Amino acid sequence: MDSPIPSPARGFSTRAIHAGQRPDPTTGAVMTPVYLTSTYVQERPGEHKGYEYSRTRNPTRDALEANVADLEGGAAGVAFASGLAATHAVLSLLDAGDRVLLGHDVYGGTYRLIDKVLARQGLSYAVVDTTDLEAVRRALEVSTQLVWFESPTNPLLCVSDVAAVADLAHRAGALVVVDNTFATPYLQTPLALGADLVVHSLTKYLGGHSDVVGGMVVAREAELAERVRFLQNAVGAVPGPLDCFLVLRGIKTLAVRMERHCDNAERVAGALQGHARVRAVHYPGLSSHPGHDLARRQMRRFGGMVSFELDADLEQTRVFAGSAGLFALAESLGGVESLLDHPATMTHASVPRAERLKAGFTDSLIRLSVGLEDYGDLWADLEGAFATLG
Ligand code: P1T
Repeated sequence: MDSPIPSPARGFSTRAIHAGQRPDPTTGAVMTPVYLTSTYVQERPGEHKGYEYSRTRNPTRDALEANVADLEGGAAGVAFASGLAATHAVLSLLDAGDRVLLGHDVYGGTYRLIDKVLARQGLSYAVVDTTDLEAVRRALEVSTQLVWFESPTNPLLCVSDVAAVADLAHRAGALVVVDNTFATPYLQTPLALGADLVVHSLTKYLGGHSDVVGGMVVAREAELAERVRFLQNAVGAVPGPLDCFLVLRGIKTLAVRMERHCDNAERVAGALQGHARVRAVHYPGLSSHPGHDLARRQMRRFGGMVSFELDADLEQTRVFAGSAGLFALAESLGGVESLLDHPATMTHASVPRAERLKAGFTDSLIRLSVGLEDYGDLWADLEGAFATLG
């Protein structure tokens, strides 16, 4: 389904609502139908309307892929059943013996996939702090086929210079992949900064309502998109049409949700910074954040994720984590409701403690996905959790 909206001429919100979608040609339905079909009738063998089988193509999925590709400014999007399935597809572009340079602070599941699954199949990898360009340059002296990083990172909100890392990687002949889940295309478009591929967990801000799991790869160039699309069909980790519909619906409000996420997160980060029981606050919007100036240059605003080090031991931190009420203790992020995570025992438990400490996060780190509730209620909730520290 080609978009009726010529993209570059329109603003972000207009594209978020319309790109990839048009009223259904059969009925005029304004919303993209959920094509709950696994197969499509053929007029004669091999003659069909472009759809043969829903692992290969589905119209609801087409609309979602075209929509996210438009928002990221890429040639095409390729949707997957989860963020990790998207990650796996991208890493399946590589051969046994190839080397990945992995950012030092990434989602624990990304690390686990590389360390526990793909390394067994002959992929080698090294971890590098991508905020340190000299370290990236040195790490690229060893033959490397792909550089993978997040900005801002999960969970420490580190900001890397996407254009500079991409330039170094390209000089070394490596592909550049940015996991843009935390920023979303509303706040940052890595392809415009030089990345070759963007990966999303659609489960997060793009879906936006904690009711669906999905993933997306967007490629800057059509040829690379085709290679990912081949893997989508050949491996088969595709999302169902209802999931695609839910994400399409979520994206329609992405811009307004991100503005409110940013408003609330900025206020929470500012209040945490002044708190006696907080050792450090990680939020790119704070002028004290080492990546603040860079974030101002490459992002529209600073996002809805905030993490901080409590002045507390592991046991006290766990009590704190469990005692917020509005901030539900749960993995995931990016929904309208606020969530609280203890990375060391939850989302990043699969990262060995020594690696975690090297990346700079301790057992007292708390990560907040700041939702869209009223700020006063959110802060009152956190004050209640602080009261458990005595
Ligand atoms: O959960 P899934 O849709 O498979 O996406 C994996 C993933 C990829 N990239 C980033 C930056 C992520 O944060 C995630 C998933 N993260 C969580 C579940 C979490 O709580 O951090």
